[in-house]
Amino acid sequence: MTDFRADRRRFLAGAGALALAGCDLGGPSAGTGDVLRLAESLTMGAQRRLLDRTALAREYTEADISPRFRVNGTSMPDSDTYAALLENGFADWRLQVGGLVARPQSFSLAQLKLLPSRTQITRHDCVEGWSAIGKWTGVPLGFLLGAVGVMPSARYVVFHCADELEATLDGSGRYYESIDLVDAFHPQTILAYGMNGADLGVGHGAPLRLRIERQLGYKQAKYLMRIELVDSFAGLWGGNGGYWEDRGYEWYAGI
Ligand SMILES: Nc1nc2c(c(=O)[nH]1)N[C@H]1C(S)=C(S)[C@@H](COP(=O)(O)O)O[C@H]1N2
Ligand SMILES: [Mo]
Repeated sequence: MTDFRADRRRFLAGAGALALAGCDLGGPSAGTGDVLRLAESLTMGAQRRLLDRTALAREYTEADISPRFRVNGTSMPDSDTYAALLENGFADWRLQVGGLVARPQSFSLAQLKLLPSRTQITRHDCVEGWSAIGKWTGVPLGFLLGAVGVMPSARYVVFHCADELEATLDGSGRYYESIDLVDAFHPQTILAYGMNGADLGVGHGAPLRLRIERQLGYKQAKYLMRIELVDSFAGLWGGNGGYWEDRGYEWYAGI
């Protein structure tokens, strides 16, 4: 957590510097005082936009839960490894957490369920033009990251999934996603093992999926196997930070 705060301070300082740099282009008639005042307001604006990213997504009531929540993308990972894990109720499944962390660790489903949990009823919006409201229960990602200790050099959290959405020889069809540390520590960013009061079903990403409620559907990575803290995703698959991002979608899919 401390490292994250340092990261955020650096980000804020960077936003201030950017605002000042922008003012240098302010034109010849602007006096020094005007420039400074403009810098001040831009800094405030930049900070407000950043702070807005910690705002909560709307939460709904039990009565709002959609009777049918569509399954989209992969509905069953096509791998022997996944089939074997599913076969015995994910007792052998482990979530690996590594990369730029102080204490790499793996967690069983039973261990994750013993950690603090959060339940939230939110709306999922897919770019394909459908939405559904569901109730999700899981471990706040920020709590898990606190447990493993994020190194100061880490900037993104990468989610490696069990499924290949597109069958390829080199594995580049494997689903993956990434988010920054601001979103990683957002209170509604959870690793969900429960949906609508039951264990997460296979279609919706069993045994564990990401819920990141301020972004679109394709960021909600299903079938999580491994979480990796990185300083860049340049060397990862297509280099754009996600399966759909490598195919032209926005990395920051804010809603
Ligand atoms: N691993 C994995 N995660 C995924 C996908 C996928 O195909 N594989 N599809 C994404 C898309 S586009 C959407 S809209 C949601 C769908 O989640 P659902 O099947 O629970 O509705 O999962 C996202 N996460
Ligand atoms: Mo989607």
